Amino acid sequence: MTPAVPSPAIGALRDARSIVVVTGAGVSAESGIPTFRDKADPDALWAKHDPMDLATAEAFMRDPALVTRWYEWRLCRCTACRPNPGHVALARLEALVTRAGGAFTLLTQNVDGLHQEAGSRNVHELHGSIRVWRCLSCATEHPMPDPPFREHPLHCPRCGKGILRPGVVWFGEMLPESALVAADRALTNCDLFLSVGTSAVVYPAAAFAHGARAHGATVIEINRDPTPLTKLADLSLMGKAGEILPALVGEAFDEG
Ligand code: BJW
Repeated sequence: MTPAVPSPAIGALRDARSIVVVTGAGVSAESGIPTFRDKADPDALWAKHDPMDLATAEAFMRDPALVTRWYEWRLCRCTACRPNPGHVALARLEALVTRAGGAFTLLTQNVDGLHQEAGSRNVHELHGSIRVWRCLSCATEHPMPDPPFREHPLHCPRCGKGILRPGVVWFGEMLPESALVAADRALTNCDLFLSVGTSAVVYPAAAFAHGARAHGATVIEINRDPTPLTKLADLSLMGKAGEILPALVGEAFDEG
């Protein structure tokens, strides 16, 4: 059944000239990729593992084989999964808005590459990509072949000396400069901000809604559950991103 979308959200989408969307793991959940902190999901990554054992540079240096195997498993999952209707609706929204002369920026915390696969173009990966790995010695970046890996950890095929780490952003690490610059520019100019499928607890992405609001943007949250952003948002649409996003974009732009 198509979810009912409140008319103020439809109007905000229709009238927007510059849209910024921040996405999190919830947008890929319906593709079969586990979230990190979803309390309702027994497979949530941080329900089963301590992030300090797997998602820090210290953890990688302590046990590179373990961390490589964990990201190999995740990469395997990502390559087996396809974009869902939520990803597709965001790609469609971008095409509609830019065709009408507007601006659209997608800031994703996800490392799975599913937005790009769905056809989104102006995507900035705040937490990097699981599909590109980097040599700790010579810094060369390598697109990862499909698992299984031939060794754990992987050695750099270019210099042969260094080991490869996943091209993701771990706790305590800086986000890619280009993504931060793009985020800053887009947030200053947007009139509509959408937060989709993120628990809104990891910074700096968690602060983006506040920045957009301070510049006068309408803030809409789409999430299955309440988050710290819910009370601040102008509108909160509770439900699955893969159902709400297509309904919202359809109601705003389809004839009849
Ligand atoms: C659905 C759904 C459906 C389910 N439909 N919804 C300021 C204040 C406090 C702390 C800090 C701060 N600034 C920096 C920090 C430290 C830290 C931080 O934020 N810590 C907090 C946890 C307190 N931040 C950093 O270290 C960042 N670096 C940085 O800021 O550098 C400068 C600096 C460094 C040091 C000190 C100070 C400044 C880097 C953060 C990197 C995060 N990395 C990870 C791992 C990436 C690699 C990997 O994939 O393994 O990124 S952690 C993990 O959390 C991952 C995610 O991208 C990120 C966000 O999670 P997300 O996407 O929100 O997922 P969930 O699972 O939390 O939520 C899913 C949501 O979807 C839920 O709400 C569900 O209900 C919902 N949902 N199904 C719609 N179908």
